[in-house]
Amino acid sequence: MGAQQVAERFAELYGAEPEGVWAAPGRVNLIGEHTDYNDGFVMPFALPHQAVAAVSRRDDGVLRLHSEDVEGGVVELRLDALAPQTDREWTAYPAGVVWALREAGHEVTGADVHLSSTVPTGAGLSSSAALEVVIALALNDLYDLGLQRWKLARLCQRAENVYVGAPTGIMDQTASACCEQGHALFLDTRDLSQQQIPFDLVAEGLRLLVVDTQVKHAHSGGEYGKRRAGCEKGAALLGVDALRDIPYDGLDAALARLGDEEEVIRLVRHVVTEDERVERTVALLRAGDIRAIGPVLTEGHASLRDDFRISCPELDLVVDTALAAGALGARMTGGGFGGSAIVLAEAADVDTLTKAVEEAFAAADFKTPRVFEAVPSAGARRLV
Ligand code: GAF
Repeated sequence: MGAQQVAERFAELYGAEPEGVWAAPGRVNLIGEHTDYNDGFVMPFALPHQAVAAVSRRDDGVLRLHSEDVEGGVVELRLDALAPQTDREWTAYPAGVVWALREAGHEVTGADVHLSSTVPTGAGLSSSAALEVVIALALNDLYDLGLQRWKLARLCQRAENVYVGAPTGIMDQTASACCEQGHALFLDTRDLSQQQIPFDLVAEGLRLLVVDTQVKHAHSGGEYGKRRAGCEKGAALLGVDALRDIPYDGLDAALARLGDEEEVIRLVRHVVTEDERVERTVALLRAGDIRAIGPVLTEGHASLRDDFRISCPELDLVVDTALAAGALGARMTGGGFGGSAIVLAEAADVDTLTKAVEEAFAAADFKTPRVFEAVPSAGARRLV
């Protein structure tokens, strides 16, 4: 839905024009999975799919929320009654942002909000971060809070961790808030320093496909938290603040010190090698060799499947089928346990690859996957 339509719908719902309309995208993570809560490196880029919000201020302590994508009418909440983990619906994401802003001492006195999103939900493409960031940006502008993008991302992460109750890292919110069109974002999650790395697939005759397996996932479930706790245990056993502090060339020695902690060993090996894969990917992109990142992506998938153990049969089938049909590289993307995979391919091979994956899914009796091309797009912005 475009800005105009969202604004018109707002006017129908609330009886007045909105003060503005904002957008925030979903993301694909190119490489750097489950490194963000280990102070490591990530490399997402923004999708053209985005959450659009028409918003106006209120001064009476009331937050009214409506979504085009969810059945039901306007939800009305009192700001002074917002409390962590009391809401299990979609409204927890926008309300959580208002809660986090107020908790941090920012004077937000209410809002009317109408939302519409094209980011697929439960597909590992950060639909929730898009909802959070679009609200944060709108309120930052409307209430003249003067917060920088990285700070908005931090507040959105706090909304997700504390208000929603999902123990996620900082990648998705930063991607939605800070990505730039035609670039991937090389982010150091320790200090949030960022570099925009040009990533023009089309100019190189390449495409990056997203294959949404239609297997839904959620991060508030236990498995994500278990992996995070296992990584923190590894850091504690090794006497470092975070696994980021284990150098790649010191990995074998570190693993040897973990003795018979088999599970922790696997988690540590994934995180340390994944940080190295991000650095290798950045170096290859800087050298203008996009094709050469293919095998790095595929290595990343093997590590997530065998060491981190968060893949699933559908994601493995995408990767195996795409590689057998000539893809340059493929991996699951996002939190795992379902969601989406990415496939790097020559433009000329896209149709063959798509057909191969669809046929393999049909033969395995899996749900029909949704395949689309990912174009590195703009981060969050004001539309009107
Ligand atoms: C999810 C989380 F929200 C991110 O913070 C990140 O940990 C990712 O899974 C895995 O890389 O998207």
